[in-house]
Amino acid sequence: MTGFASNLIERLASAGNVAVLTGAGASAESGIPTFRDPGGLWSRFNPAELASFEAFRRDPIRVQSWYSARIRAVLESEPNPCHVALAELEALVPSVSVITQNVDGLHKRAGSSNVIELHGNLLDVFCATCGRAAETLDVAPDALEPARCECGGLIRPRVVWFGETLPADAYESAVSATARADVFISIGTSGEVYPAAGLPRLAAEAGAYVLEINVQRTPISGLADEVVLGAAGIVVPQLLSEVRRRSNVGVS
Ligand code: BV8
Ligand code: ZN
Repeated sequence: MTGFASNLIERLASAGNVAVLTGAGASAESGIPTFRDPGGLWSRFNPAELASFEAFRRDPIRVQSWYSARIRAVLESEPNPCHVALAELEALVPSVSVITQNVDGLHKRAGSSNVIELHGNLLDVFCATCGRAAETLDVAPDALEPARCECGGLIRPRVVWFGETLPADAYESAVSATARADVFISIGTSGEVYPAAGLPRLAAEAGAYVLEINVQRTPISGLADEVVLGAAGIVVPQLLSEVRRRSNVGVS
């Protein structure tokens, strides 16, 4: 059983606003590889070679086939107990905002009702030239031709590549949810990609109690009030049941 500081449980049970920032570690137990862990997506590929518009223009088949493989993995995956516990937290806290860097859509599938997708969604594909929505993206690495729209434009996923700005409305919502949070929970992110990685500091400076849940310490650990080392799919459900128990105490 994970040991949480008692005032954490007290704070969560009495919180009005909770903001949660998730990264690839929150989806790891759904079988979706993380980016920077050993064996992760980027141990085999260089992000600049894949997650940028320049790379897409230079070698569309390579980028489209990388995303095609990730789309297949997402379609075969299920929300894990971390996603489910965050959705269930909404029954115990008046306002829960899930700010995610993940592009797999698993928080929404788990039932979270206020999900802010900072980096977009892999399953939403469209024409980079005319903007028309496409059905899907399914290109093999040895394809002779990239996937194109009727207008001739290349099909891309609606994700934020390096050098591209985040959707303004999503980032503004994330900043306001962070600024009003009583408790801010960072789950499964390496804290390396900005501007998302700046949110934990913003939360701390706005007076939130900052909890980090990760299997290892990160650049966020130094500014967290509490760091719990453990797998998201185990720790987050435990946190939820402690808050549920605390909320039921005194209820006759
Ligand atoms: C931008 C695409 C304006 C989608 C991704 C300062 C301010 C603004 C920008 C910058 C800045 N400094 C530098 C920049 C540029 C750049 C950047 O941040 N570079 C970094 C590398 C230094 N940022 C940008 O370009 C952003 N755009 O700001 O626009 C602008 C424009 C031009 C110039 C300046 C500013 C765009 C950023 C988005 C990039 N797109 N992906 C896709 O293909 O998925 S980033 C990619 O990394 C993913 O989106 C991913 O979500 C994100 C973060 O990674 P993590 O989720 O943290 O995953 P990671 O593998 O790293 O870590 C996993 C963690 O989980 C680990 O800590 C591990 O220990 C833990 N873990 C593993 N298993 C478990 C676990 N924890 C718990 N349980 C487990 N079971
Ligand atoms: Zn088009």
